[in-house]
Amino acid sequence: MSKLLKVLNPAITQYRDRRFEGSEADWENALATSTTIYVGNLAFTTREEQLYDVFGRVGHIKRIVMGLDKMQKTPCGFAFAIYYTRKDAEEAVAFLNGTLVDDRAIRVDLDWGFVEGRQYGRGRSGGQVRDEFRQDYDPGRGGYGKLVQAD
Ligand code: GTA
Repeated sequence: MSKLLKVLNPAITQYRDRRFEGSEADWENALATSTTIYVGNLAFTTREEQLYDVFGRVGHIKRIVMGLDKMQKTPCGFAFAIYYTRKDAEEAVAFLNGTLVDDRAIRVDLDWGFVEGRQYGRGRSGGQVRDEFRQDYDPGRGGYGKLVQAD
C-alpha cells in the first residue's frame, strides 16, 4: 500500500466480503495487489458515463461494472471500477472518496477484485443488503428501505 493511502486510510478496508472463498492470506494478498475499487452510495439514476468522468480523473480505467438489482437488472446504487495500475486504484480511494456525484457523497473503497456475479445486489429483494435494512427515506435510492416498505 502506498504511504499516501496508509495515512488517509490506515485500515486498508473495513469491509469483509462474506462470499470470498480463499484463506485469510489469500484475502490479504488480493487486497494488497488488486486494481479494483468499489463505489457505494450512488443514486440509482447515476450512469456509467458519469463514473468514467469522475474516476478517469485519477487514471486510465480498464472497465466499469455497474451494480445491478439481481431481479430487475437495473442499477442499484454501486459499481466497481477497474484500473490498469495499483497506483491509480489507490489514488482513487485517497482522492475521490466523498466526492459528490448527483449530489451524493460517494464511498470509494479498495476492493479485492471483480469476479462475475459480484455485480448483483445480495439483498433478498434483489438490491443491496443495506437497502433492505435502512430506516431512512432516500429518494435517490428508491425511498424507504425494503423492509420498511413491506411493513
Ligand atoms: N469492496 O463496502 C464495500 C462493499 N459493499 C457494501 C458491498 N460490496 C462491497 N465491496 C467493497 N466494499 O459484490 C460488494 C459486495 C458485492 C456487491 C453487492 O458489492 O461484495 P451487497 O451490498 O448487496 O451485499 O453487495 P454485501 O456486501 O454482502 O452486504 P453485507 O456485508 O451483508 O452488508 C452491507 C451493509 O448492510 C452492512 O455494513 C450494514 O450497514 C448493512 N446490514 C447488513 N445486514 C444488516 C442487518 N441485519 N441489519 C441492519 N443493517 C444491515
